[in-house]
Amino acid sequence: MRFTNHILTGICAATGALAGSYQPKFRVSPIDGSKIALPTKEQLAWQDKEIGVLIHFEIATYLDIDGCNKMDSATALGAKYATLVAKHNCGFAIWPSEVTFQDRENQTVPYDYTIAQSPVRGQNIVKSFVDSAKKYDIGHGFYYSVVVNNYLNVQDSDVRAGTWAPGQVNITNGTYDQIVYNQLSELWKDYGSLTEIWFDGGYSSDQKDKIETLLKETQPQAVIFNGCDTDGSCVSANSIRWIGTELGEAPEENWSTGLTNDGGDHTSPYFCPAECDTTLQTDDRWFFGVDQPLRSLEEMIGVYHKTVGQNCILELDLSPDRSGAIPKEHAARYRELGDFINSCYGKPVAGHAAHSSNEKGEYIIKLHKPTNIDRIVLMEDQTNGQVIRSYQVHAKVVESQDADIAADVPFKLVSNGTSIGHKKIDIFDKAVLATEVLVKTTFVDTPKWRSVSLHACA
Ligand SMILES: *[C@@H]1O[C@H](CO)[C@@H](O)[C@H](O)[C@H]1NC(C)=O
Ligand SMILES: *[C@@H]1O[C@H](CO)[C@@H](O)[C@H](O)[C@H]1NC(C)=O
Ligand SMILES: *[C@@H]1O[C@H](CO)[C@@H](O)[C@H](O)[C@H]1NC(C)=O
Ligand SMILES: *[C@@H]1O[C@H](CO)[C@@H](O)[C@H](O)[C@H]1NC(C)=O
Ligand SMILES: CC(=O)N[C@H]1CO[C@H](CO)[C@@H](O)[C@@H]1O
Repeated sequence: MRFTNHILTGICAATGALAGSYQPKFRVSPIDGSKIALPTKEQLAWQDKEIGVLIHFEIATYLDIDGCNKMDSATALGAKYATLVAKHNCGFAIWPSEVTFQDRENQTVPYDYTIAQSPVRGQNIVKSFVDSAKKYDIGHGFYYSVVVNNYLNVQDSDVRAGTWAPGQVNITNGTYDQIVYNQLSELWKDYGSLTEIWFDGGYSSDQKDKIETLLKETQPQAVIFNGCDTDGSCVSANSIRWIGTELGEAPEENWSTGLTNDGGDHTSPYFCPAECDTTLQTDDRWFFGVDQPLRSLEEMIGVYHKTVGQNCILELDLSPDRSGAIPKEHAARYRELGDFINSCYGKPVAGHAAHSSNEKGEYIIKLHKPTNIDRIVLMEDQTNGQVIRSYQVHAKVVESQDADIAADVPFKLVSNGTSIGHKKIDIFDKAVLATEVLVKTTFVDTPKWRSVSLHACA
């Protein structure tokens, strides 16, 4: 069981479908007349979470303990939401779905490939997960693949005509779409308010309208992964996009806007920020693999900087083992990463500093004594859209702690870039002793800073 769909098509196959009821919201730049895409409050609240987890725990697992009930690893990592794979491509449902459908003989038959037909009948992993997320006060959501279902012989949203393997059920395309709709209804109506809904590989044009309506009725606040096609037809205004790889890297230049599965597009009228999903296990392994090595702490710190540090929300895989628990080594690595983030970014460098921003889009930090810094964290207030188009970080660099901070030292460029958006972290080539930092910008409207902070972690 591997994620293949969003490699295949990060966006859905709805090409040619009429653009839906969601028109992009934007305003016009008072400076150059360009379009500035406007976010929904749900999209901003989601970007604010910065880190989530995607939990893969399914049919290969036979529970004899009350597993999958703890979110310790997610919280130790600092994740603010967890999305559970409720049905992967096998078609197996980890909740006792009560959906029935008509077979080719027009008999009503149950969808009998669920936890209720397994040795752990009586349990409902989806419900345990939701209860647990609530207890730990983190958002919850579901992944349900609508484009593949091996049990029903479905690939790319179509029931394949021709050959059926033993155990596969013979249905029509129309019946398949109805089953998807009914199972999504169960997941979206019975388990509270969802933070995120994951469409791996999108959804088909035949499914789109019903999904859009059901979302509006049941989960209007959820952010929708792969919610838009590149032609601009979306199932929700709260859509988010895939970054285009499963490595845990965003391009250096990565905008909160645009519909393509890459660094996006600052000229797009669609606010549609990116999510970077990746694994802790090596080899792009999502489900627990026996003896599968883990990526090192150093590599995961790099992942943090290339995702959260490049305006992408990090969604890290959590893979419970066959007992339903997070293996000890995995738990330790999530905690180490969470600890690193806290210790490096928890609070800016000590010492007093005076801050100011101005109409020129600058941000100035005057330090009261020469201070060692090796990185800067920049955050834009995107309430009225992402408006900064480039920035340059300059510092007054001195040689010693005893340097006179009043002395006239020239500014020196220490880092620069284009997109900031929710967050940009720049690690300098080397640490410097600074007395003042000046961030300059170019923009399509006067920027509002959410925060600028200096750190020393090396
Ligand atoms: C099943 O119902 C459909 C629609 O009512 C009908 O066209 C079809 O002939 C029926 N099939 C069988 C095997 O009875
Ligand atoms: C489902 O639809 C696809 C695309 O139209 C078609 O190729 C396929 O044969 C259909 N499947 C069945 C079982 O009719
Ligand atoms: C599936 O149903 C169709 C339509 O009744 C039939 O033509 C086909 O032979 C069936 N396939 C199998 C493997 O039963
Ligand atoms: C960043 O600095 C380099 C070196 O001075 C320059 O070539 C590049 O154009 C700058 N980029 C931005 C976005 O400021
Ligand atoms: C690597 C990558 O996808 N970069 C993109 C970043 O965003 C700009 C749009 O402003 C694209 O042109 C780049 O291709």
